Amino acid sequence: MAFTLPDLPYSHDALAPLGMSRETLEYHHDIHHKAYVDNGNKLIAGTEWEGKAVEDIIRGTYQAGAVAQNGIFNNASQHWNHTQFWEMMGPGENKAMPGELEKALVDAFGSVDKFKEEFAAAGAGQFGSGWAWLVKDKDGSLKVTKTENGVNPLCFGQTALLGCDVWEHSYYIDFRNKRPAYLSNFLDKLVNWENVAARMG
Ligand code: MN3
Repeated sequence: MAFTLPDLPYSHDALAPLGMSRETLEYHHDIHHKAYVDNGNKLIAGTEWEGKAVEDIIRGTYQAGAVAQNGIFNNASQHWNHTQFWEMMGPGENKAMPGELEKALVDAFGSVDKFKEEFAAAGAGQFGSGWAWLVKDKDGSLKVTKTENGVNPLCFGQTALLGCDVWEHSYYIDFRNKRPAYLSNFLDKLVNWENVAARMG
């Protein structure tokens, strides 16, 4: 099936009190994400990938070790990444972290604060465009990772629990060049921990 741009799971104004403005969501969702959908559909038309699930396209076109990935991979992965990203955030202050997620983070990282430090450091330390992730690895352990451009945990057989877009288009309107401030705001205010917990399976 062709890719379609999903609606945001909240209004364009919903995250503004938490540090992600309407203008950012208009550019990021309505223009950037839509471009990945449209370009992906153009590139996939008439190929073996037409009608395939986006996850299968990502796994099937990822080239391990290649610095530059091909256009079908780049657009399919960025379509999937952004769809997850919108769901991983939510409106409302003081979103509670479900107990089972808190316990898993304490077991894996020592404390929730230590997890946030490691996640923020991964995002700040990703040179150029990419993503920071909390993943459940194949052995069930929780890990913080970072990936370049559109590469994501599906490429490595991991489950994405939380992802943060650290491409400049994600933060430049609201935080200018201050990527670390964007990352700490994301972790402290924007994350929908219920969604993250539901991904643990
Ligand atoms: Mn983006």
